[in-house]
Amino acid sequence: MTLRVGVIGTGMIGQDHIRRLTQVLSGVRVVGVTDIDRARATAAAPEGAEVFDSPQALIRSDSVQAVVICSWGPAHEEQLLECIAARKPVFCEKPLVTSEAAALRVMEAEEAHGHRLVQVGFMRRFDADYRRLKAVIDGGSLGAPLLYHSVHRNASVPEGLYTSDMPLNDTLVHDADISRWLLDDEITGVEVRVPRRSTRGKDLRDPVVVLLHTASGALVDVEISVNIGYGYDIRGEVSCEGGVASLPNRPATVVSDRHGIRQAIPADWRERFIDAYDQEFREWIVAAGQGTATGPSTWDGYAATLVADAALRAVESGRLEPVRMRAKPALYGEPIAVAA
Ligand code: NAD
Ligand code: ISE
Repeated sequence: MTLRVGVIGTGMIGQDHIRRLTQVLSGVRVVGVTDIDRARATAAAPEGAEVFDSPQALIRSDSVQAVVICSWGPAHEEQLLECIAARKPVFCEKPLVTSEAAALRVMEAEEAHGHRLVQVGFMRRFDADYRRLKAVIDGGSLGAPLLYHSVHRNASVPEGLYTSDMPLNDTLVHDADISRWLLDDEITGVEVRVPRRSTRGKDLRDPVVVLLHTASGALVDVEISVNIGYGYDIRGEVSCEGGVASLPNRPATVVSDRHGIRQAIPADWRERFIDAYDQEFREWIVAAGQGTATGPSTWDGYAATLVADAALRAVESGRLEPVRMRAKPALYGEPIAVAA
């Protein structure tokens, strides 16, 4: 059976997801698109797809079975609530939403519906290198994880599009989510340190160092740089009681010439995580075809939102800011066991 999908938001990642849904993956067809910029939606619409006047019209249409949300974060809540009201499975790009109150409203609506409908776009969980890293930690041969070092460097961000909070409210959510998933732990507190500002960083607070405290007592340090210039550089290393496990460098052709021996670095997230995005949609298509969702959930989106909120408080206060989560609804599985 072919899943009939509508895409909301046809900017950078919306176009990339439309490409994979139409040219790479099977069992799926993009039947509708919409964007507040109608010309952009029209240009991005695959042949035969309808251009809808609004997200609401797309979500409510009988021709659309499942929805992909690629609009800006602040627009996600309304669109998610509309999808849940229409009982349609929905893939929502990160961040799930941009405030704790909004995350709770989405969670309550999904709980009232009675089963999962939402998958959040935390694509790192579908990346083969991260999956192998998690398998090593879960295997237990290295003992308990004590520290996780996460490096998240972007070559650049579009000028004028983001505020100074962007590294903390847009980028950090990936590191928060992958830390919770890799360590099977919840984040309980956040500290932020701001070094000398990069002259490349324009008006952004860039770089930043974030320290995440977890329920088990493990610590995560995160470097976020959003204007590093040389490429998109994602690294991760877990120090455990009995050894260290790291993400490998990306395999790339080794070039030797008069400048030395070197390997290319991905230009941006599209290139680095191309296979991970394909895989997250493969899994989404299967679940959505059955009217449900698997993978990163509303609960995970809520957790990442709380970390971003705490980071924004921490950068102002200079202190450790607590993260306090509500009790985990049964819909999202077992709560993570915390050592006494
Ligand atoms: P973008 O600005 O290139 O595109 C966003 C599009 O959404 C624009 O065309 C805009 O007109 C449209 N839009 C905004 N509000 C809308 C609304 N209310 N209704 C309809 N259309 C609306 O941004 P982008 O880089 O494509 O990012 C989109 C989302 O994807 C963001 O939430 C971002 O954080 C996320 N993202 C995720 C990844 C990832 O690695 N998972 C990478 C990039 C972006
Ligand atoms: C972007 O929105 C993403 O989600 C990318 O994965 C991330 O690396 C980048 O910092 C964000 O701006």
